[in-house]
Amino acid sequence: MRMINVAAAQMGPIQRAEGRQIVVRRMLALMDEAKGKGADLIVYPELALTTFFPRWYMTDQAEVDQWFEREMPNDAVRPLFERAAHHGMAVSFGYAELTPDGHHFNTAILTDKSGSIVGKYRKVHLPGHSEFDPERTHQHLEKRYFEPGDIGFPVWRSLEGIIGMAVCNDRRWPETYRVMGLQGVEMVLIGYNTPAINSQKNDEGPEKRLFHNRLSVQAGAYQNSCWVVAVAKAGNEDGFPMIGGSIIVNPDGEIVVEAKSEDDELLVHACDLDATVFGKRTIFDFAQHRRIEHYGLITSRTGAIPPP
Ligand code: ING
Repeated sequence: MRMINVAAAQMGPIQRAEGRQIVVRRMLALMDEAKGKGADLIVYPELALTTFFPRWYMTDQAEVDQWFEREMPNDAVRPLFERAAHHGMAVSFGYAELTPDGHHFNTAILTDKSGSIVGKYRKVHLPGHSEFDPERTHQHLEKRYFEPGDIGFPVWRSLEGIIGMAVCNDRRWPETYRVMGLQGVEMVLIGYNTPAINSQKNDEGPEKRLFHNRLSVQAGAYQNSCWVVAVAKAGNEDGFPMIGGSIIVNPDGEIVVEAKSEDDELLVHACDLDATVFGKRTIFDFAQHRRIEHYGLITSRTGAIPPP
């Protein structure tokens, strides 16, 4: 058995006025709780250090860039890295990345148990829009503030297994899991910030959002025979409700633990990476069962037929 004791560290709301120091203190409390429960790895949400700022329309780039981290680690988050190393715990969290040459990404990192960054992922599927729409009850401006990820869907050998990452909207796309599945991924870490209501479909409420969250993550786990750890930033941020529903899903697609609240809440589960092997050797023996001669449309640009 190759066990990873995983802590999914769901976080409650972060208000626009709350600084990173307050947030890091909450993250440290979750990390100490995780240590007390024997965790080897703690997973925090997407954009874990700040409020979900892409809901706000900003025109001044300096104001936008205040939400971004220019280096990682940095003074604000260094206590996280130091505490993790002290606990001998690997860490994954999402943040807004501003690169030295001026590129903006919705990024997630993975460290080893000594606090060194071993993996970085940049969100590929950016939902929402780039322009303000007065018709919408609330905005979702990720296309305005981020560039699509430029490093694909890598996986890393770490924690005695093969670990991958994705961010939020990525979890709704089967391609996300499959590209990692084809690299043998055994555990996928995904943070998310998901509005409880659909700004484009007002009758779609939190129950539907929670259903789609479970559906997407369970399918990705089962269809690639891997563990998936999906962690929410939840609750009401400045009047905008977001779903909780953090889950850990096993390689059979079963939810083994699920958050009950919309606050800071730690889920811990002992994940056996060897539980991924049966599925990879039988149903999803990619080498034996894939028929790539029929898959061309998946990577073709022209193939996507627009809706009526
Ligand atoms: N948030 C949402 C998500 O994919 C969304 C956006 C919600 C898209 C519901 C479609 C339906 O969970 C982020 N940050 O991607």
